Amino acid sequence: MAEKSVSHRATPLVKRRPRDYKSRVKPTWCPGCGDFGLLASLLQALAQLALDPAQTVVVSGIGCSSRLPFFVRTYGFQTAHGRALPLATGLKIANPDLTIIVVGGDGDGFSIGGGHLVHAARRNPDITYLVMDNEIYGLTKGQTSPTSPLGFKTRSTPYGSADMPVNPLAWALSCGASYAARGFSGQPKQLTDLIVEGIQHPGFAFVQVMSPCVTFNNTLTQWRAATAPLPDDYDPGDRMAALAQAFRGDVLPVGLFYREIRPTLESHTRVTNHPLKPGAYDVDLPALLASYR
Ligand SMILES: Cc1ncc(C[n+]2csc(CCOP(=O)(O)OP(=O)(O)O)c2C)c(N)n1
Ligand code: SF4
Repeated sequence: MAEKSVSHRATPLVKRRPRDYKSRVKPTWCPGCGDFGLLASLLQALAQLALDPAQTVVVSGIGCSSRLPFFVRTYGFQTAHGRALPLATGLKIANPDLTIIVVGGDGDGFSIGGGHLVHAARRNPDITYLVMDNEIYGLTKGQTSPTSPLGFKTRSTPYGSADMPVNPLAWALSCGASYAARGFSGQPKQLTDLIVEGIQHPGFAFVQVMSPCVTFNNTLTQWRAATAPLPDDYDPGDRMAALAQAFRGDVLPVGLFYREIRPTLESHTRVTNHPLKPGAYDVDLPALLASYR
């Protein structure tokens, strides 16, 4: 059974409000951007869990959505485009007591960063990954992304996209994600619950957040109509059932698709809580290079 990190435990004696986690930096997003909804839910989740800001890190790559760490009063790290997951994994191994939340867009996470999703999901570090999926590249002014639908016309695909869109939930599930959920920025209460459960989950928690880009791909009305809860008798312990729900074409199910408990990356990785001994990491360089020949 995987151990829950100390920092993920709620501290009931400390009462915190969402605004306690808000930084002084005002979001630079367009009015109405779905990312405001995710930010509000995240602030609410941090307050509900009364997380210590000094032990919490929000990590991102590059994109409109990846601006989010600036707006939260925790530690933050904006790294290179698509590289948030490996950076966050390294942070977690170096200091397992930190609560680490990774945020970003579909371009950041499924294009340039796609390879990292595969390995984060199968390695199961205890981090939470919130992807604000707007099915487009917002920051660079509206190009087709890996989740854009077939036939989607943008400046980069003026005759319509010929590429099959990826299915982020099915992808994460098939790579071994131990927590997989879908929320909608227009349903903040449920989204907050999914984020709280994701942070509390001891392992890699993947949450696809449908978050409309009102400027380049306004899907707000469409997603309001399409989102639907998972069936009442749904069992989130069944990965195959989760995959079937992820591939549904009639509605866009939202909720907790899958959860399992298994050892985390850091639970079976050597953790150096002690000062490094001189020579502990000495490497026989010639032998190492020879081994690659
Ligand atoms: C190595 C590299 N390649 C390309 C870019 C240009 N770039 C910046 S953000 C972005 C995609 C943004 O889309 P997404 O991640 O979906 O975020 P959104 O802006 O929609 O929130 C791209 C291609 C970059 N900054 N660095
Ligand atoms: S361009 Fe789109 S994703 Fe970027 S801030 Fe504006 S609405 Fe949001």
